[in-house]
Amino acid sequence: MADLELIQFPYSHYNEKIRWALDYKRPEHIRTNLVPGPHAMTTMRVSGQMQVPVMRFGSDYVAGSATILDQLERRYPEPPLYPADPAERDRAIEVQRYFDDEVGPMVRRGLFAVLTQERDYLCGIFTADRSPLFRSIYRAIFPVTRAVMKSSMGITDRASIERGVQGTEEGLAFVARESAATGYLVGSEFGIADLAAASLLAPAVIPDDSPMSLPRPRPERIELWLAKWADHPGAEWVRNVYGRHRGSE
Ligand SMILES: N[C@@H](CCC(=O)N[C@@H](CS)C(=O)NCC(=O)O)C(=O)O
Repeated sequence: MADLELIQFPYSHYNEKIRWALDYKRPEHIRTNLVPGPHAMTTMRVSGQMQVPVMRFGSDYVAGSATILDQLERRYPEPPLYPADPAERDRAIEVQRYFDDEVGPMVRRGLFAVLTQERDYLCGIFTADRSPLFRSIYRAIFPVTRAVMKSSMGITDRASIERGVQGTEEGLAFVARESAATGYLVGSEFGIADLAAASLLAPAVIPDDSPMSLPRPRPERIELWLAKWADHPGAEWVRNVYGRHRGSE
């Protein structure tokens, strides 16, 4: 059994943070894909909570993307993601926390308010690596999964969706503003703050180098969601950081 295993959703920006760190540091590992809904049986069993990413280090399961990244940084320090300077390191962790707690949920809400209206498309990408039988059962029970997803993402009414759009705009404005001096969010080198911000904004941008790219042809609603941000300077920053630092999966 591999020592390191990422238990993930392929289409999740919190999971993208960990994939990026693994592709950057390149420790040997395996990735296990779960499907939203049935995933909870696995995550509850191994970690006592519902969410992914979960990372197995040997026989220990760790949940929460920031905690997992911290463990990866300790175990695989090269190349570093934390700045060497203590003040920059504190600031980078603070920026990560802002994106984890405030921007990430709003970006997800904005995208999924649209995606959950596209049953065939969404079921298709969630179950792309499953059998035809699994896919048809998943599609049949999707209304139940959709209700749980919408409730857990806070998609309740027009005002809640508007807050998702506003939070996305704030995140993009933050990276455009904070990267103006050096191209990076903290100091003058790529690090954890950039990785977290770019991963969590990726669902608004879908950069070419993202393993989460939404397959084409895309429903019109999704194209409209992406078109809303395409010319934003923050989206340009996300595309740049992906192009320069993401590497391949
Ligand atoms: N703060 C958590 C957020 C993780 C999270 O929201 N994961 C979502 C996928 S994007 C999830 O697992 N949702 C399924 C559920 O809540 O049951 C982290 O940083 O890892």
